[in-house]
Amino acid sequence: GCVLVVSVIEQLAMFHNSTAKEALERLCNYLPGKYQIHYMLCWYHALFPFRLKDKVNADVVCHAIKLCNQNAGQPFCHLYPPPEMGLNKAVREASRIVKNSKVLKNIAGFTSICAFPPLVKLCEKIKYIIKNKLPYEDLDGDKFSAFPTLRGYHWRGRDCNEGTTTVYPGRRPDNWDVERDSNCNGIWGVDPKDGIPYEKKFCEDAESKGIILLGDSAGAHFHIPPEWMTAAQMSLKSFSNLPVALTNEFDWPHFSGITGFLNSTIGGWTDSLYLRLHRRNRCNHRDFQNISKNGTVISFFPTVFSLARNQLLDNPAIVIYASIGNDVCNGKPDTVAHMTTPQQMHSNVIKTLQYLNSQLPKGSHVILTGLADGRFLWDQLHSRYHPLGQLNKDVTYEQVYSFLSCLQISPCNGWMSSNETLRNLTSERALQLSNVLKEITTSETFANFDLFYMDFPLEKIADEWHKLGGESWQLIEPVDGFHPNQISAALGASVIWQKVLREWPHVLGKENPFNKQIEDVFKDQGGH
Ligand SMILES: *[C@@H]1O[C@H](CO)[C@@H](O)[C@H](O)[C@H]1NC(C)=O
Ligand SMILES: *[C@@H]1O[C@H](CO)[C@@H](O)[C@H](O)[C@H]1NC(C)=O
Ligand SMILES: *[C@@H]1O[C@H](CO)[C@@H](O)[C@H](O)[C@H]1NC(C)=O
Ligand SMILES: *[C@@H]1O[C@H](CO)[C@@H](O)[C@H](O)[C@H]1NC(C)=O
Ligand SMILES: *[C@@H]1O[C@H](CO)[C@@H](O)[C@H](O)[C@H]1NC(C)=O
Ligand SMILES: CC(=O)N[C@H]1CO[C@H](CO)[C@@H](O)[C@@H]1O
Repeated sequence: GCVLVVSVIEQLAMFHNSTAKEALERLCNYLPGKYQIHYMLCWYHALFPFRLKDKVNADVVCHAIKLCNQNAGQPFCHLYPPPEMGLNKAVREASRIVKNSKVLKNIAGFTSICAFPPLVKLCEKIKYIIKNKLPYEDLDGDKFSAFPTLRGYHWRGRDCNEGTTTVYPGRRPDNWDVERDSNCNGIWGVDPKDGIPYEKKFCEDAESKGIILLGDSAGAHFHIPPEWMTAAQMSLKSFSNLPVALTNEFDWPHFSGITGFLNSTIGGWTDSLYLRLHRRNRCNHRDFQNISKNGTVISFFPTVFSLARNQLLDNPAIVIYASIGNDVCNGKPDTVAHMTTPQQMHSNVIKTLQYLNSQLPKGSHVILTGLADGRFLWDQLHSRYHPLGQLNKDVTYEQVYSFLSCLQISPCNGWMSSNETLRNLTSERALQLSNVLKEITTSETFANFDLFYMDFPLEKIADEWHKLGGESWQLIEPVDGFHPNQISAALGASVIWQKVLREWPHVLGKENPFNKQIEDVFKDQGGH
């Protein structure tokens, strides 16, 4: 974090030919109101003693002010090429400047942004939702919320009646929704012309169903906007999405390929299975849930409990069970030893499927997607410049990967590595795990859903993008160099949809012949 912030300040100073102090003020002004003051004052003091001509890079500054340190027996982790005099000497010299500056007394206590008064409450909220994977503001306890972020309706369809547990998206209509919209799909009341409830007329034979994602952050939609750290592009507008990003855990489920429903403001465009299912049958309005986890399938089983589906009352659902990467991805130095084994994969997936069978209404569908071949990342990115390296052409993804590994915070040591043998080994394991999933779909059957497997469609996505004139590296998140980005998500939605439509059309249900009439009577059905 320190290296990141100091880099941005230094590069802003260089780009605008200003002092570090002026650059800091500039950055401060870019940040939306309530986040700036306390947070920035600290950095202001921390950086004050340094001048650009001191030529101290961010690695050196962060060690000098002791926000970064080298643990005994561990290597000195650095992002930038070391200064000529060597890292240790540079840090010693910079430390002398710090010692003489007298303004740094408070820095030692500054280890977490959550310690800052304006952020304490927000951090508490975020800890709550990360722990429980449930919306923070769910007033009636039905797991659906009328609040957007903090695991609210950006994550599962908006609750149209906060205060009643029997009203939520995805349920079958209560008494054909004559009195009120019990399933929040925006369709209710009685047609005055013939006295038939609209919900019965438009939706009774429509095979309505919802879409539920069980995924990992790797397959999902983690994104840090590159304009937050690219000095040359930074402006007043750059940080306008910071509050939403903070309260959505830096995820953007509302733009994602499975459950996205708002126009993307982070590049690319939005396309999702939910939007397509909704277009096919407008009775499915708002019926989506994104229940994702980070970490591996081993830790996965408990999080599936935050699924909200009532076997007796609700419509069937299409569950996309997306493993994608985290079963082979971890930041441990002995990364291979921490990868999920085929045996663990088998037993955990079976347990999850058994649980789903106990929750999903009859007639549901579960689609398992295989792990991606993450060698794509290194192959596409290693020699390209990271957003932090663009100004001075000094930080490539290879350096970023090795910095993250060194800090033991790499999201995937196996693939984000210069060691080709290791990258190959990781892909081998990923393939074995995909095969376990494939095998399960042929050997197991469940009473309440049918089960399918598809490979993660990375190649198809890249093909489609090439057809549009794009290049493969543009499909990866630029800041973390790991996650698929908005373009991948949107193209992936279209690729998956077409495959399902071609091979298992019954999963999607039929086209609702009343769509036009629903639109005429209910317009945007209350929006999302
Ligand atoms: C940067 O600013 C300094 C001092 O204000 C000035 O002497 C110098 O010419 C400027 N350099 C550029 C490239 O504008
Ligand atoms: C679902 O939620 C996860 C985090 O739990 C998030 O990373 C992602 O943006 C969402 N993914 C999709 C496909 O909706
Ligand atoms: C998204 O953009 C399209 C085209 O620009 C527009 O027609 C549509 O209403 C927008 N949707 C939302 C949810 O804003
Ligand atoms: C890694 O795998 C690729 C593709 O299968 C192969 O061409 C290459 O020789 C392998 N490299 C090592 C070091 O095993
Ligand atoms: C590369 O990775 C393999 C597999 O983990 C390991 O055995 C080997 O020692 C590594 N090579 C280097 C140069 O680190
Ligand atoms: C890789 C990652 O972010 N792992 C985190 C997943 O969530 C658990 C707790 O829910 C954390 O302890 C891990 O650090």
